[in-house]
Order: sequence, then structure tokens, then C-alpha cells
Amino acid sequence: MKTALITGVNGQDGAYLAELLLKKGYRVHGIKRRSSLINTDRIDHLYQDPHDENVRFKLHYGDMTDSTNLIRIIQETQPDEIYNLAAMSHVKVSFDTPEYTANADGIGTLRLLEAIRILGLEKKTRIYQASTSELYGLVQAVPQSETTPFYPRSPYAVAKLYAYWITVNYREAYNLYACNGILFNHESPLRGETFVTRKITRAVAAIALGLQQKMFLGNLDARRDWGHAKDYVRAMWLILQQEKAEDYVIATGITTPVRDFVKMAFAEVGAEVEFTGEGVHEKGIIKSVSGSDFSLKVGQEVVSVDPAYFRPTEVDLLIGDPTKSKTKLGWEPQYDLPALCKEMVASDLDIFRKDDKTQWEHLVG
Ligand code: NDP
Ligand code: GDR
Repeated sequence: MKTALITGVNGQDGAYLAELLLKKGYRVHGIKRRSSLINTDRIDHLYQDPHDENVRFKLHYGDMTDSTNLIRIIQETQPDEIYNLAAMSHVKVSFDTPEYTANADGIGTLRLLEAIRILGLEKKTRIYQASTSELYGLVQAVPQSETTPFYPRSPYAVAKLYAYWITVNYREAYNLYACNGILFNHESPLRGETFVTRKITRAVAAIALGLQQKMFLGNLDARRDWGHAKDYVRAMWLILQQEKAEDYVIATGITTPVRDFVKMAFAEVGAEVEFTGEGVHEKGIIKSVSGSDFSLKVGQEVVSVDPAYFRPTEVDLLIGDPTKSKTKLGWEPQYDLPALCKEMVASDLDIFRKDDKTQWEHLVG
């Protein structure tokens, strides 16, 4: 039985990856931070009683900023594979917490790599680093592939740039099986509520159910190559199963503006949304409604622009070239963006329908 250690196990990707590895028969250890409230919702369905001697899923308290703790957990668990998914992963927030982001996302990766060396596990333990399309930043060329130059545009991306290169360096210097997956944006019903797709599908559900009037968004022109997290965690696993350690781009190869994702999400509740005006004055207005399942009105303003969501430096266009992962890993995404959007809107409608609506009204105030 193989043993995997996942950092960031209770995040979006950690939850899907833990589920995948358990299905494959792995013993899975996950690292989660201590928090004042329990925040394991995404992995509660995987919980196993730790008193059971055959338990295959176990959580450990830990933090990417604490090397003593990382060394101890790796020593105790002796993993065959480490998936480093833990990170302060919000690009906009990284402008507010740049030093912490560098510590957790950049030096945190170094701590894991050093732990492998300190413990003499270079020959046993393979490591996957969650690299990102944010490394490409200011557009140098499209579509972006493994050979496209990087130009990071946020403290998050700069921290991830360090993590990318330290992973490559440890592979070359110490012959570690260490790989970067350069993953483009991937979403799901488990996506954090402050990333743009989930923010949109959640707001569409709340607006459709009459719990909210409209949503505020930032840059509607930004274009992203969006895939489904379920497809992307399968790629992470494949990357660590190859004979030779290499870096791979994981993407769909299709890019979509934020504005079009809004339209796609509203179409799921039978509303056609039209955008008028420019820049901060741009608005999304319901042009037509089909069906009568939801409280949506023609003429209702459902999107306004709030410059508070603009970033000091933006990444305008991401579109990945997944040729290498398709040919070498045999990886193919199962979901396209409309299917992903459909699943997210349906899931958010479900969540609100189950919620106590009076409490929700109080929250959105
Ligand atoms: P999430 O934000 O959903 O999850 C991040 C996880 O990291 C959470 O479990 C979080 O814990 C944990 N974490 C944050 N800081 C620390 C810390 N200091 N010590 C220990 N754990 C910490 O991200 P995703 O699942 O979406 O992404 C997974 C990884 O992939 C991240 O590294 C992200 O940067 C990267 N990535 C993501 C892409 C995407 O589109 N989703 C694309 C490319 C790369 P808590 O719940 O306590 O905050
Ligand atoms: P991103 O994802 O920055 O690409 O990072 P996010 O969903 O936050 O933003 C995508 C684009 O949408 C624009 N945008 C808004 N974004 C947010 N969050 N909120 C808004 O209201 C809003 N309005 C417009 C943004 O400006 C941006 O252009 C994600 C994270 O998961 C990273 O960890 C990961 O590395 C990259 O994807 C690949």
C-alpha cells in the first residue's frame, strides 16, 4: 500500500485528491492548520475513526511556516508521495499579506524539500509542487506552455515562482523526484467562495432565489482558462507516476472572459444577461427570463463593478497549451466549462435551498 501526504488537504484540491488516492488504495495523511472553528467540511465524508487500526485517512495539525512540524510529520508518515497543495492561494489577498504569502507559499516549499533531504528520503519520496499559470502573469506569448517565459504579477505569483525554481533546483542538485504541475485555473462546487467563478455561481443562486439583489465584481475583461478540479487532481497523480520527474502544464486550451462566465451562470437559471456601459460604470442587466422558477425580473441590475476588486497589477489573459500532458501523461479533461458551470450553479442552488433563509437574509444584509 502506497502512502501519500497532502498539505492543504482541506482545500478544494486537497479534498478531491484525498478522495482519488483513497479510491486508488493509498494510505493518505493530510496536514491541516489549527483553526478556531472546524473547517473540514470538504473532507468530512472521508473521515475515518482514528481508533480503527486499519484507518487509511489521517489528519495531522501542521503549518507550512513551521519546519519542525513538517519534518516530524514526514518522519512519522514516511510518505512515498507528497503533494504540496497548501498555500495562501488568493491572488488579491497576497497584495495585503505579501510577507506571509512568501513564507507559506515560497519558503514553505523549501521546508518540505529540505525535510526530505534531512530525513534521507531522497530515494523514497516523490514530491509534487502546486505551481500555477499565475507564473506567466504579464503576457509574453500565448498559448502558454512549459517553455513560455514567466513574468509574475502579484506577491502570490512571485512566491510561487520561488517555489517553482526551488523544486527544479532540488531535482537537479539532489536527484529528487520533484515535479511542478503548472495548473491553470480549476474550479468546482468546492471552490472557495471568494474566487470569481464560485462568487458568481453563489450570487446567481442567491439572486435567483430572491435572497440577494445583485453582485459586485472587479475586472470583467480578465480571461481565464478554466477547468474542473476533479480533472486536475488526476493530472497531479499522473505526474508523480512517470519514470522521469518533469514539469507539466495542465489546462483546457480554451479561454473565457469573466463577463461570459457571468452570462453562462445566469443562463442556468433561465436569465439572459446583457452588459452595458464601460469600465467602472459597466452593469449586467437581465434582458429576458424564461420559465418562472425563480424570482428574476427583466431590467433587474444583477452585476455592478466595484473597483475594490481590481488588483494593483492584473493578469489579463491565460490560455494554456496542454500538448505535453496530453501526449506524455495521456491526460484528457472530462469536463468542459458549460458542464462545470452547470454543476456549480446547481450545487449553490441546493445549498441555499437547504439553508435557513431567514439566517441568510441576515448575513447578506
Ligand atoms: P485552497 O485555497 O482551496 O486551499 C489551500 C489549502 O492550503 C487550504 O487547506 C488551506 O488551509 C491551506 N493552507 C493555507 N496556508 C497554509 C499554511 N500556512 N499551512 C498549512 N496549510 C495552509 O486552494 P486550492 O485547493 O484551490 O489550490 C491548491 C494549491 O494549488 C494551492 O497551492 C494553489 O496556490 C495552487 N493552485 C490552484 C489553482 C486553482 O485554480 N485552484 C491553480 C494553480 C495552482 P485553510 O483551509 O486553513 O485556509
Ligand atoms: P485567480 O482567480 O486570480 O486567477 O487565481 P480569481 O478567481 O480570484 O480571479 C480570476 C479573475 O477574475 C477577476 N475578477 C475577480 N476575482 C475575484 N476573486 N473576485 C471578483 O469579484 C472578481 N471580479 C473579477 C480577477 O481580477 C482575475 O482576473 C486563481 C487561484 O486559485 C490561484 O491560487 C491560482 O494559482 C490561479 O487561479 C491559477
